[in-house]
Amino acid sequence: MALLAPDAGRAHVVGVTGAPGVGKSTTTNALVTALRAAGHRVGVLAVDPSSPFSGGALLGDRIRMSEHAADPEVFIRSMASRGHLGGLSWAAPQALRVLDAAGCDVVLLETVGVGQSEVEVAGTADTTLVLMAPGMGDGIQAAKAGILEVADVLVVNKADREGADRTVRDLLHAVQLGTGSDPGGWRVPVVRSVATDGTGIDDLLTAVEAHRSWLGEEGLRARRVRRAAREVEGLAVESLRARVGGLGGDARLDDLAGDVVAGRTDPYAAADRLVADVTGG
Ligand SMILES: Nc1nc2c(ncn2[C@@H]2O[C@H](COP(=O)(O)OP(=O)(O)OP(=O)(O)O)[C@@H](O)[C@H]2O)c(=O)[nH]1
Ligand SMILES: [Mg+2]
Repeated sequence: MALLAPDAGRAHVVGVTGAPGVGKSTTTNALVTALRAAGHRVGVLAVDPSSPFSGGALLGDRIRMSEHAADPEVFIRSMASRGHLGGLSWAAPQALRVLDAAGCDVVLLETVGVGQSEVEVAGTADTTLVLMAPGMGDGIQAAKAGILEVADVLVVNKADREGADRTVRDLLHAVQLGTGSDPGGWRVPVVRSVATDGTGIDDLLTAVEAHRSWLGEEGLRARRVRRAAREVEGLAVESLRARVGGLGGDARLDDLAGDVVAGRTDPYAAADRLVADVTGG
């Protein structure tokens, strides 16, 4: 990581998230095709936070992106993040930095949207695409799930299916409700696509590039500083956790826990004492 640091910070990280099966890998594959046509070097990181094994989703990624496998300007990596300390927040930034330093102009980060991981992917990407499909929940449900807040671009994929118009309408309505009055604010576009035949992918790429220019250098920097702050904080907490264990903390912890149970102290005071042991405070 120390060697990579001077070479990182150039790639545009685009998060692709949404419910299982909504078409993330197919869309990512279509975006790779479009980006390659524009002459960009592309990295793809498919992180599956739900499975510790190379299960169905990862296999699916490989099949759906196989047409780019022989292209030396495309690098595709699937990884399962469960079982790693910190999950996506720990694993993805490291792998992203490698692809970034390797000279990828764009890195696409695919993650299945299972609750919190949408929010995590948004925290990791410069631009976040949230995919929906007709009939897979309307705009109100999306708003409730907190999905609209993390989306920079909303995509109604599988627009060849019935109900696409309605889903687009619902989302536009929900976006309008959620948009502040700031005239310089970003208006989340709703793009429709059929990833399987490439329909709408150019529009999607245009929306991604529009968001990138709206961010500008300042906005991009602000997002990255926030991202790095979380990463550093996470590593520091992890290191402190290791030190608590390393100090023979188990025995000390048992003593303190015994005091809590016996009513000699309360959990907050006991935690403070444990922290003081580690930090020498
Ligand atoms: N009709 C239609 N089918 C699509 C479209 N996009 C993807 N599919 C199909 O939907 C299925 C799931 O697509 P994937 O790209 O694997 O979806 P995913 O979101 O990556 O799935 P997971 O990674 O398993 O969550 C596949 O059978 C695709 O061929 C589309 O625009 N229209
Ligand atoms: Mg997939």
